[in-house]
Amino acid sequence: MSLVIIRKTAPTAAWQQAFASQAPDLVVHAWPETGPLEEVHYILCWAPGAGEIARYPNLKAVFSLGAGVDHLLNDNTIPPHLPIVRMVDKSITDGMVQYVVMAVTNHHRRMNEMRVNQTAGIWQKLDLSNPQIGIMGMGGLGQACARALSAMGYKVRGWNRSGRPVKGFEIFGGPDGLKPFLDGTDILISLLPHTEETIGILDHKTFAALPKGAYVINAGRGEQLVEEDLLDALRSGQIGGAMLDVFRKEPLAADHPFWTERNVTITPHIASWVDPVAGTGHVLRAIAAIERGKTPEGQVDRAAGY
Ligand code: NDP
Ligand code: OXD
Repeated sequence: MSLVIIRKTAPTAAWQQAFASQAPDLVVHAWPETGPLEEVHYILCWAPGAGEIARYPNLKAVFSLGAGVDHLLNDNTIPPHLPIVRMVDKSITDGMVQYVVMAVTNHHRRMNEMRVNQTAGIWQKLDLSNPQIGIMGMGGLGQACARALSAMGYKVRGWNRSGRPVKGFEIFGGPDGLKPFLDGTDILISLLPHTEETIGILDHKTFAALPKGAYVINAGRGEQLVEEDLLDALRSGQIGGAMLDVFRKEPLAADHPFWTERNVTITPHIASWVDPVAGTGHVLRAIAAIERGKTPEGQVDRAAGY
């Protein structure tokens, strides 16, 4: 049995080292080296490319190097019953909480305007009244961000697909819950996965349902945002500003209007990432579960798309 790590645009050394120290008996290859394809039972990957996974005849599971699995689900050559497992780890959650708290406090405490005032030598106390925060996607990451923001005194509500309650928060569920959820949300945060249903969800209709001047944070996936609609909403003042970590096309094109748009802050898909040592622990626990015939933590519901 062997495991292949496929990570085409970044080094794999830290992952190889983590497997060597935590599972010295496991044979691990770093793509493009694979060893005999029929001996590969597990793949750990990010964007392996269409058709790659289908080349391995004896796979028991495919692991994503990140929490998102859209880079795998968009490949319809992956056998339909092969388990796909997303990365679940405290390092990803901590990073996302830090990012979201930074984005919220930077906007709420009006740091950009404070900086402009400082440059002009102006001492002015700006209105800092407490905003209503709305989190789209109350899964592992959304709930952790909700708890952190709530502990800081923010009012937080959430939107999910099922309407499943989340202790301590007002939850709005499904398409019918969207409008009431948006109504009165001053800071809208997307931590949604990329699915057929979430494509284009941040569009002109969503922006129009928010209070004028609302702020948008997108750390879910780029395809959720209709970029032209955001630009229109920013220019009309319906949306007051945005912090964006994910984009339809990454890296963002050098001539993309977001680079120079007033009140837009761009980060290059760095909201959070997994620590290789901890991530290897998750993969090894999942392999042990699969070998015992159990469902591993993070197994994706392929029909739902996340
Ligand atoms: P989870 O699977 O734990 O949670 C997903 C949440 O989204 C659930 O609450 C789910 O609802 C909700 N959801 C899914 N589809 C819909 C829909 N159509 N309408 C309303 N709600 C919906 O995922 P994670 O929290 O672990 O991760 C979320 C996403 O964050 C990832 O898929 C990835 O895209 C992104 N991400 C971005 C990173 C970055 O660096 N920018 C880093 C890591 C992740 P329900 O509870 O009802 O099932
Ligand atoms: C992830 C990501 O899905 O980095 O983990 O976006």
